[in-house]
Amino acid sequence: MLMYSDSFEKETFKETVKDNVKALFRKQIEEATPQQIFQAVSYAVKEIIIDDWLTTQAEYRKKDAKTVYYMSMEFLMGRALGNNLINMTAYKEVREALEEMNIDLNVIEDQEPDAALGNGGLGRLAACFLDSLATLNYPAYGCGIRYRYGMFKQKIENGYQVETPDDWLKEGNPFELRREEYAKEVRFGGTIRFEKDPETGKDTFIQENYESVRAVPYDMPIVGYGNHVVNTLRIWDAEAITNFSLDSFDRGDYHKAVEQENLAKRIVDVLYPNDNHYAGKELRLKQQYFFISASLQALIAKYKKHHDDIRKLYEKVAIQMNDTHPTVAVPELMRLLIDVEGLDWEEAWEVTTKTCAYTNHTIMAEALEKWPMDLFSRLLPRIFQIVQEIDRRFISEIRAKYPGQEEKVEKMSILWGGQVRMAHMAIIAGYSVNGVARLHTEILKGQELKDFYEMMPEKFNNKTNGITQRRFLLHGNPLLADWVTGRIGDGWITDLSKLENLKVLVNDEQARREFMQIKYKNKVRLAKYIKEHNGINVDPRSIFDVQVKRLHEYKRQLLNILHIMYLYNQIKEHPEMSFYPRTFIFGAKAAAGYLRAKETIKLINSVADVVNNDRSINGKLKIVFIEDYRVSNAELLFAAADVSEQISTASKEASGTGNMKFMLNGAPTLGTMDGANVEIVEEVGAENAFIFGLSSQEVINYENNGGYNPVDIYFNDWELKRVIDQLMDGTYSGGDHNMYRNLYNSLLNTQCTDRADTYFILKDFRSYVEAQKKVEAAYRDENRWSKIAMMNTACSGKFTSDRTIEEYVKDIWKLEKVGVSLVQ
Ligand code: 26Q
Repeated sequence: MLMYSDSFEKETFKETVKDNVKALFRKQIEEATPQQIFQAVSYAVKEIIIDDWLTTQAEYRKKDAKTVYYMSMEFLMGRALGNNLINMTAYKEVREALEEMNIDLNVIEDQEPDAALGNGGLGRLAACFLDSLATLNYPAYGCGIRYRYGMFKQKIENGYQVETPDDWLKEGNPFELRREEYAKEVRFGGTIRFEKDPETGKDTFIQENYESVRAVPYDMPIVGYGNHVVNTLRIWDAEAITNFSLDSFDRGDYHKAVEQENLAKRIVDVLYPNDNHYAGKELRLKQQYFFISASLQALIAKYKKHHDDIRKLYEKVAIQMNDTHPTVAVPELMRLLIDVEGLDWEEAWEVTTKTCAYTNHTIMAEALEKWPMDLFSRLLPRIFQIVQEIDRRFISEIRAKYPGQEEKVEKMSILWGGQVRMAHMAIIAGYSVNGVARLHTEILKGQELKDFYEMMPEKFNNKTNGITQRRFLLHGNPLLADWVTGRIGDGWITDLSKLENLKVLVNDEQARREFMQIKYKNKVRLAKYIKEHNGINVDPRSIFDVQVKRLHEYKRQLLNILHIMYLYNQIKEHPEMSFYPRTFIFGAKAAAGYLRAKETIKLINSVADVVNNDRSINGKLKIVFIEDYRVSNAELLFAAADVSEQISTASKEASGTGNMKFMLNGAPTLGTMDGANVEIVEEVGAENAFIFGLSSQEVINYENNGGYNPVDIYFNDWELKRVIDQLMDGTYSGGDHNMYRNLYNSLLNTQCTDRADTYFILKDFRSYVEAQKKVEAAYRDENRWSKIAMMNTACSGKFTSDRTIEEYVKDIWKLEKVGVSLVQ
């Protein structure tokens, strides 16, 4: 048997890889392609994982441990091979084993497609949480959808984003296991007939003329770091209910049979590529109900195998809803408890409200899920009845608590104006409601969810996000990881607060030199990637200023590129002016239908074309757009960044998690007082960050009282005016005066949007320019900069997802740690 860590057997491993190449591809290892070797290595690794997976699950069963089910439409896992090896503590040994066969592990890792089953922050958070849960010995399942196509692949053609399908499963997924025996049926549509049971006198509800789909789970192992725990990510595939093919075939109705198969499959076809934007598409609601119904059926079946009182489900199960997307879990759990398990309403409600908890990730109106009632009731007739009853009972609670205040009903009910307000349902049924950074939670309590907070303050709590250092330092930045371990030991891998031991080294010149040497090497690594992918030469001695995240107006990539246009004007106008060379790096996907976001990508690429090819500026400025920004290339970018751009309009970014990944890798934040930036500054000290712009309160005041007119700023700041005019004068569009009209209008024209410059770009522009000047001045002072960079790493301990998960466990889930010992 293959074992790992202390008992990893190199020779056995090598043999297994060779055998796998033969068995899978009928080849000798010397003839195999890198992709084939990737497959062979991954199967060898999976074989090692399987034993711990079995043992872990047996241990959970034996301890009868409480389990959290993390329900999420998105799990942005990235690549599995490198991460699994890291967590098995076998990375270096496997690298050596492969070296002995003349195989480069890096090349093999690059063969694996990212599992991009998510858009951005929310999906990656779910992936970090799974890593931490396994590492901290907590029983947990991630439940989601096995999208046939994940987040689209981005190509840049002529400066424009072009989307192509992400066929991530085309070579097969070596780490997944199909679990046929746990398949479940999920029903849509039809009508509900009501009957009284003649024996019990109980109401029963019978769904008729429905369509059903078979949900088949695929399990992926989630390996904990060095503790032999293996948890499960369970993602559901959709199939037509079988027996169809034979029946229909017999009747000669082959086409109908295939059609039915295709209709079923469509549910899991593709991830909706909207980040922070609600699209009321029927298929999306189908996806939500599909994976929730299947997951809840599976969880109840598992519970009932060893427990006979379903009324005590909450003692063994916690369900966390990652935003409102899985909120249909509330009425579906009620349905299963009442219609299938035979509980009465009050009993079912008690179980549901002691089991479900809700995390809010946004306050932006356009992201709130509100389903049209007619669509909702047609697709989910029984679920809709239950929602109506939840709403009816809640409204009478409001009226009892606030007599005569009918406006409270309008503000808080679930059903209003022909819509189902999912957030309201999540708050009403959830026993916990949390925001994802302190500022965000305070805004929820004081503004967006004020009425709910006043009515049920005990539900509200904050859980500041975190990230896993195993992927974003140990795997992504091996040079720095080794250096940190050499200096303070390897305790930081599972206890990131240990990084504070680096603080004393900030005054050690030698330590600082080493730290900056590593940053330099990582910049060289990134420069090579840029040369290969973009054909652009960038100087690793220039300041690497990085903004990578989804493209969204509130994240203000437009502010960044307008500032670059301003700098370029400055350099052209004052060639003698001293200017420290900069490389501005962007990476961002725009939702396919988001016009202004796509225009911004085109603008960035066009400015890049002009600036990068202007020899008169002596390479002082370079602009790089990283194509297809995703988890795997993100690791390179964080490791190489000097400056972390976190410049959202204050109050709009719930938390941000990229900010934490940069900080961990020694890049200070250039940002607004928004989301978790506030807490980052608190940890690292204001002198080690570059903060600018309106505060969240100022933004909220302007929004509520008006009083902001960008046109005044435009006419009073001629340098800014010139930059904005350059959007229209053809400078960056080969003479086309319409190319950036939407962007121009969004900044100045009140006729096109309800208000101009909704995101306060003009208002914050000068303050951003000043902050950027401070960055340059600080960077020129090598001593000062190295201290700033090191302090960022040293103070990033709070932002591990291990800390976040411990808080969820203590305040919300109440889980116990379960140890797994080595089997021999
Ligand atoms: C909703 C309905 C229909 C289609 C799509 C959606 C949808 C999909 C994705 C709505 C929102 C999202 C994603 C939201 C998201 O990523 N939010 C981010 O969550 C992070 C983790 O908490 C925070 O750090 C970010 O601040 C927040 O923007």
